[in-house]
Amino acid sequence: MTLTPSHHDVLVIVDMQNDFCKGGALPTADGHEIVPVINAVAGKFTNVILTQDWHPRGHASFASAHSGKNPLDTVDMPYGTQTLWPDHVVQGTWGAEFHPDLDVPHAQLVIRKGYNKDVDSYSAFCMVDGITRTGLAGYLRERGIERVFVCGCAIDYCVGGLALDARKAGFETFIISDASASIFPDGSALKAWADTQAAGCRKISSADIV
Ligand code: VGL
Ligand code: ZN
Repeated sequence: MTLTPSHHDVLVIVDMQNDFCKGGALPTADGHEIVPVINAVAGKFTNVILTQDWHPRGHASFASAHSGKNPLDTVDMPYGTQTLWPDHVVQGTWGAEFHPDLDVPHAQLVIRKGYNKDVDSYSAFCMVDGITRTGLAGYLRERGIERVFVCGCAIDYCVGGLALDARKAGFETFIISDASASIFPDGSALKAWADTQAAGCRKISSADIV
């Protein structure tokens, strides 16, 4: 497959933040290894967007906010079952900053999510309540975007969630496998690959983009 980015394409680099990489609070297995791949891919796109998971202290997705709960336990929230995480990407901290080796000075937009204390947000289109939207779909439409290329952290959650919402919003959607990292490579990541492909997202390699 050969794909050549045009001004109708956007690369969305999801949550390439210290906490999702080696040494961070909620590390993916391979987050630090994909940074050079992402930098190389980003050089081929004029339109690049960064997403940034951006939680206030005491966020409802943190196990520490629920007495007696540990990371990976679940709680029932008004919007459904919430998996609990270690405290991560707290606003203004080192863990919330982009990985220092990420080199995308031409990125046009940084879209933050997860800033509402009571509701989590994996996809940068919409909170997990399925109702509260960020405006990203409208932004992409106004910019004349037709195809969305997705990479970053983590396939199991924020990359997969964003790809599914991009498809739902009518964009042709590609996930760059060697530019994406997983929290649980042998678990939830496999389900995310299956779900996104069933929804019509295409799994590609960075070598397909020329
Ligand atoms: C993410 C879990 C919690 C992600 C963010 O970026 O995939 N996963 N918050
Ligand atoms: Zn988060």
